[in-house]
Order: sequence, then structure tokens, then C-alpha cells
Amino acid sequence: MENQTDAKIELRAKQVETDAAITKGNAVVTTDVPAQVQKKRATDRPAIASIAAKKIRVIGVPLDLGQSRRGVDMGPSAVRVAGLEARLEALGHIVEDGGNITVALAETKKAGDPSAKYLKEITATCTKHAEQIVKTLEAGVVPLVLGGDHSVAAGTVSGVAEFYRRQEKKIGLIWIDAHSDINTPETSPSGNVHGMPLAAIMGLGPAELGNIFNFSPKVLPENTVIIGVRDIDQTEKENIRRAGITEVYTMRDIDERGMRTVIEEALRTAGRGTAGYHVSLDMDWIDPEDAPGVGTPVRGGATYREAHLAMEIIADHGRMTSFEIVEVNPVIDEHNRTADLAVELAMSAFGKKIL
Ligand SMILES: [Mn+2]
Repeated sequence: MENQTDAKIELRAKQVETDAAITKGNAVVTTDVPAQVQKKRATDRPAIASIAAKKIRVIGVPLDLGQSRRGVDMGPSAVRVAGLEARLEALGHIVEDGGNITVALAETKKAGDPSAKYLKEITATCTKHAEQIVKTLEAGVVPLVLGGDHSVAAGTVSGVAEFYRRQEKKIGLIWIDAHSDINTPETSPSGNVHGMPLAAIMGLGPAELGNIFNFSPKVLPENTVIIGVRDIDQTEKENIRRAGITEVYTMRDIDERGMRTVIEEALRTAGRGTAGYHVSLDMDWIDPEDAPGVGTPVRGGATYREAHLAMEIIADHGRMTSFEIVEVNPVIDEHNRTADLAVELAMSAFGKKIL
């Protein structure tokens, strides 16, 4: 079995050599590509066997108080059912399931202030969750968070930022999403808190959610990158500016410049002067064609391969502190395929390679 694989790899290496010779013969010049991104043949990259085994803890946050469409509270189950733990272990990682953070049930609570519904309950959940994240990182384990709606990110990022703050280090943030989630109670048209977590993280409000561990902002704007947006409220545009975030890659940027360029630039920004970066992946970034089961589907999203490529490059850089997948909604999914894709993308982010 092993010999067969070796033989296949050898054969493939020979083909690559031949291809390289042909390319040279045709004098294809590639010097305009930065040296950093040139190592592009599969056979030039480290093989599967060389994945650095990580300890990973899965933490579910079945929160659906942040939005009006119900069902994302079942997201953690759907992703577990799709085989998350076993499939990450098959890559060589050591995975433990830390269970779910306790979340209030919408039916038993009042929404409260219509400009930020269930803010009290969401803040309580995110605070508990943030404490779990700190403990996880203290144990030398990488947190893999399963939402729930995107408001869980306020807890995740608070925890990661707090852990590194105690060592006088800062973190970067890669926010991958169809939306920018940077409304405040003052600007939100719906009052749904899942549209506010980035505002909380950046210190624009709501104050309760932004002040977990009593500091704000959690991430500096120069280390914050938004990728994949295609549905931004007018008021959010102003909030992005107010927050001081300058690196926003819309779907148009991905179309025009390609996923590889965009993600390489984003990772450089998030990684500059930081201990690493948290990756917050809203599944609605991906086109509904491939990810129909999400909280708020918007057409015109990333393709299946673009999504994988982004995760693969993140793994190549090796600087991800923590990872999170949110907004999987099995109620409107088709045979759990969005959760299955979420698991696939987690595998790519944690080092799975095609060859
Ligand atoms: Mn989102």
C-alpha cells in the first residue's frame, strides 16, 4: 500500500519535472509573482505525513438569539454529525469535544430592547464562551468553535484576545462573510445582534458585548480584514470607516484579483506584529449553490474551490490561533451538505492537502 503510494508520488514528480522542462522551453516568465507565493506545485509542498499534529478542542455555541430566522442553534449538531472529529483525527490531529456552551432558549426569554434583541442573554453566553476559549488556549489546545449565529464571534475573539493580552501580545482577525456584521444598536435596521459582533469587537458597540474582560477594542483595525462581503448596509459603510478598518475585500476584489492574491494580502495584514490571527468563517460567504443551509443566504458568493483555496493557504501560513464556523442552518439545508462542506473547509484550514 505504502509502496504503491510512493511509486505514485515518484511518477507524479517525474511528470512535474517534464512539465517544468516544457514550460522552460516555452520561456514562460513568472517573475512578476512575489517569491513568497511562487511555491505552487503540489509536489513542492510538504506531503500529508508532515502535517504538524495539533490538539484541537471543539466548542459548540448553539446560539440563535442573534437573528430572526431560526435553526442555526442546530449548527453544532449538524457539523458534528458530518464527522468533524473523526475527519480531523484522520489528518493526524488530536481532537476532543468540549461539548456545548449553555445558551438561553428564545421561547423562555423576552427580546428586550428592540434595537439589540436578546443582548443580555447573548452577552452572558459570549462571556461564558470567552472564558472557555481562554482555558482552551492555556491548555495549549486550538479552539474550533461551532456556531450558532455570528454573535458567538464576540465571545471567541474576546477569549483569544484576552489570552494573548495576558502575554502582552495582540492578535489579528480574518472575518470571512457575505456581510460585514458591523452594525450597532443605533444603526441596525433589524436589531438582530448577529449583525453586530464585528462592531462590538472593534469597540463601536453594543458596549456590553464589546467589553467582555473589560477592554476594547479586542483587535486593532490595522490587523482586521474583512473578506468576501457582498451585502453591506449603508450605515455599515460608515461604521467600517469609523472603526478604522481599511482592508476590506469584496467579492468583486476576489473576482478581479483572484482568491490567492486576496488571501495572501489579508494574512500579511492580520499577521503583522501579532501573535497570529483568529479566522471567523461565516458559511454564508460561500455561494448558496454550494452552501444552501445558512442563516442569511446571499447569491454571488465564493465558489467551492475558492473557499478551499483560502483555507489551504491559511494552513500553509501556519499562524491561525483559532478557527470558527458559524451560521450553519440545517433546517434549510439539503441533506446536511452545508455542514459537510463546513467540515471539509475545517480540514483544509487544519492542513489537509489534495496531494
Ligand atoms: Mn456573519
